[in-house]
Amino acid sequence: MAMPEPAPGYSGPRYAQASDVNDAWLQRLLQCQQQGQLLPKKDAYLLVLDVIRQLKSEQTLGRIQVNPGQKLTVFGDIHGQYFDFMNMLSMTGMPSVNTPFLFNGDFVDRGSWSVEVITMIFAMKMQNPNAIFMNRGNHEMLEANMIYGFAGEVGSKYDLDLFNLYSESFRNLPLLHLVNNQVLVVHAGIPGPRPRVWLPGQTHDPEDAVPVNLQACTLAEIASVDRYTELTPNSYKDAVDDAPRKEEKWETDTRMIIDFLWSDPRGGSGYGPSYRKSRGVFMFGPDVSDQFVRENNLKLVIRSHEVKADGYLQDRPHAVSVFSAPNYLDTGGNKGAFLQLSPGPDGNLQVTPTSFTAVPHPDLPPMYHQNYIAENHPHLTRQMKKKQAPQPWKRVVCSELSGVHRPCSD
Ligand SMILES: [Mn+2]
Repeated sequence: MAMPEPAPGYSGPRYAQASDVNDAWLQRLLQCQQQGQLLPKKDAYLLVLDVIRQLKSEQTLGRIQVNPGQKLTVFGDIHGQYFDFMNMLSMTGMPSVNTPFLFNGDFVDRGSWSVEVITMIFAMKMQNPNAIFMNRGNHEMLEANMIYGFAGEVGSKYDLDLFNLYSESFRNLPLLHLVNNQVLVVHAGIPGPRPRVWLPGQTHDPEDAVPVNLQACTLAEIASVDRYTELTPNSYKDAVDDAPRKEEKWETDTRMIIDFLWSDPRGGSGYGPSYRKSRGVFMFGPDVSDQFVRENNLKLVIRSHEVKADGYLQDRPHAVSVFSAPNYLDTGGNKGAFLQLSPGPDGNLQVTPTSFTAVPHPDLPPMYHQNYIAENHPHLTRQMKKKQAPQPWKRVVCSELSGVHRPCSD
């Protein structure tokens, strides 16, 4: 494929292969992107292609070992907030084998510098694949990227062929990482009810529950999930059991992927319907996470996916949430946080949270590039419009596009 060379005045780093990336290279990329300069298109393609190859060699359930003296930093949702991301890097320092990073999904969408965030993460990944780990979030997904800004941003800053390559990289992302066989890190939550019943008329009342499973899903079952997929608008409701039946392997996998990308904890016991998305997305009670942690000999589940006032929240003994996008959507008023895991004297991982507030960014609103798709590739949004057309009074789409849709969670 013939690719243009960068403009004559380009003074930033070049990427042709992984060995090009070193600490100085990353610092130059950080500064260039801060000043509005992007990695050249040709280089961006080569970087994403290398990341795809790397991710294909990784597992659905990745494993990380943190030895005494080493420290793993876990980041929650970043959502294209590049300036806050840079601020976090100034607090954590850059990744290394002794100070690895785990990005727990939702790197992109919403914020208007998703390209800068993902380029930085991917470049760090290629510098040292054993110092950077990533889990897929519900925004590393084609459907979400078409609606919440990333597709439009890549189209506007590069082109949509590169967006297709990003989507391919997202389909290859691991879904979870297990740290020292003690702490499981996943974007949203743990597996849902079996059978996957959706009670007619079940309310959000915490007393109204599908009971906890007889046995928790095992880590071996989770590790066997074929993660290479793209969820569609029908995936969620199609994953519900309307009548008891034998499920195929791909169905079992789809159900778990939905839970890993979309579920949330809830106050009541058992399982209940989520406020998100559609029929087929569940919330899990403290008894569910207790059972999961106990039967899998874990100490803790770390998840992200929800805004928290201090950027993190441990609201039950065996689960903690971390969210790294402060003042989310420029209106959240929340702090961001990251967690750092290091083995204590007893060998157990100690979790240390750091909260921080938002830093200033250039005057661009969230999802600034969203309209690029509607304006330049209207056929790509036809299906969405058709879906909405019979209900012109229903303004949900407008609020989604303007970024005020469900600001309390992601
Ligand atoms: Mn999320």
